[in-house]
Amino acid sequence: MQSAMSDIRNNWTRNEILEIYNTPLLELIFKAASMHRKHNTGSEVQVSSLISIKTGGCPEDCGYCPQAARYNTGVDVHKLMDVEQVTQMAERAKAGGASRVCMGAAWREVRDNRDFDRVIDMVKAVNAMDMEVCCTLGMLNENQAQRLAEAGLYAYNHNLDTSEEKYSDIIGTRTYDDRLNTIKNVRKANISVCSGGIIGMGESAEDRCGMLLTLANMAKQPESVPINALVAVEGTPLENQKPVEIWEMLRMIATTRIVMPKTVVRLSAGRQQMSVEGQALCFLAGANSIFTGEKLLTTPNPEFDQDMEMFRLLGLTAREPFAEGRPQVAHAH
Ligand code: SAM
Ligand code: DTB
Ligand code: SF4
Repeated sequence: MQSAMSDIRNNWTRNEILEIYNTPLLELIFKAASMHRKHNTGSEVQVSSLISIKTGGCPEDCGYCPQAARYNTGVDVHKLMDVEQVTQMAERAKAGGASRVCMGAAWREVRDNRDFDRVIDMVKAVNAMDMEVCCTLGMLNENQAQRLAEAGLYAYNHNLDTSEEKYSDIIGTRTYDDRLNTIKNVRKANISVCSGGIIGMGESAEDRCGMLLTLANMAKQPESVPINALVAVEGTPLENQKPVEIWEMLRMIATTRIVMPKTVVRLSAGRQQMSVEGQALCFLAGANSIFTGEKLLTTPNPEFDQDMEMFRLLGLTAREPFAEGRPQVAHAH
């Protein structure tokens, strides 16, 4: 077996990744499971909980998203929550076994206004509860990233969603470079990067591997990579996509694990439709994080108790908050 250091590479080619993706399935799972156990504790899973702090009415046109204002999806539009409501929900998530709270807002980008000031207060409040705080608020500039870091933000989620080639088929209101630029701003502020994508939008295996190529070849690989199966929501342009098969999810998780050995690979949207057996194979193939709690942002998800029961059954344990250490924030002057 190769040395641990040489497993982490930033010079992958798309063909190399495709070759991994197309490996006979059980061999692929075996290789990914071995890579996972070489670099991580195989029985440990990081547990996050999502809070939709601002729901719906988004000006963007992301073809998969029930929160885009232009599609009729019947989502309950809601302005920015109060800090208190968020801390109450975070308490519940903590009691349910989550080590991280991820606050999502249906914004195109962050604006320097009172709403952002309130998000900063939310970050401070949840951080004070000794939980890792993550936000996903759309595009950010350098200064906004720095403000979030100073408030104690642990991670920022900003997905590439698919390959650069496929991107404009799914989203027309921003570019791949816009996405990469925000990720760069997050890195500069020393915030942990969470970036992944969605499968099941009609993309090819080449597109899936193209997205992984961009993520794996970053100067520093993202600390976490969420892999979502499309939740096809009525009213969105992708409403008629056929459900992702478990075998595709497994290939994607396993390939992600092999090309990013130390990254937290999150089995994200789509678990509601998966069996426990299917999820068990995903954990074997290197998935080591989930979102738990009855809702993702707007769609259903397994509840805390159900997931803790699954953990017991499979012999998995939930990772403690700040297992990687609590970052020291350098204050800008
Ligand atoms: N508005 C911000 C943005 O787009 O970055 C943050 C929230 S947005 C809902 C976060 C991510 O959720 C998207 O990048 C996408 O990957 C995922 N997502 C949204 N709708 C989804 C769906 N129907 N199925 C699977 N994933 C979805
Ligand atoms: C991510 O990759 N998946 C989460 C989180 N990051 C923000 C969101 C999934 C949303 C699924 C559709 C919904 O519930 O609205
Ligand atoms: Fe808006 Fe984010 Fe949904 Fe796109 S994915 S429509 S930016 S909330």
